[in-house]
Amino acid sequence: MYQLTRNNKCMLRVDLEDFDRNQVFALYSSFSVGPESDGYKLQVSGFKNGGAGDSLSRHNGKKFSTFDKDQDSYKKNCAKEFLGAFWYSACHTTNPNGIYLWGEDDTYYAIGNVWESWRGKAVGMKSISMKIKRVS
Ligand SMILES: [Ca+2]
Repeated sequence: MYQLTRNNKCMLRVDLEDFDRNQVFALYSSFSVGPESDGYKLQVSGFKNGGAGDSLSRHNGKKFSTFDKDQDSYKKNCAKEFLGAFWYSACHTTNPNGIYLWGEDDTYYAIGNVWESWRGKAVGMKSISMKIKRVS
């Protein structure tokens, strides 16, 4: 992903669908991922709303955290706290690699594949897809 987005200016489109067949999206005019040596840092900017609201800009500039590599700014490991892997800060407003909740489930706080600015932190999406496109 680093090589891909280093060599090409890319935009990002995030498509979301819930279990009531609603579909929304968020666009970001600029997207790139940094090198492994810098923790695969996320660069995302230029939000345009397609109904989803912006749940990703707060993750801008963050490194990628996993179960076995805590690179977030939270005192604990966000990946373990929220059962995912992402460019966490402390910790997230979206968690696309979180647990597939099959809709709303607030048993455990914010562990699902949620997008907060649309359906909050307890409603798992039917699908979340992130697509990049070369723009120049
Ligand atoms: Ca941490």
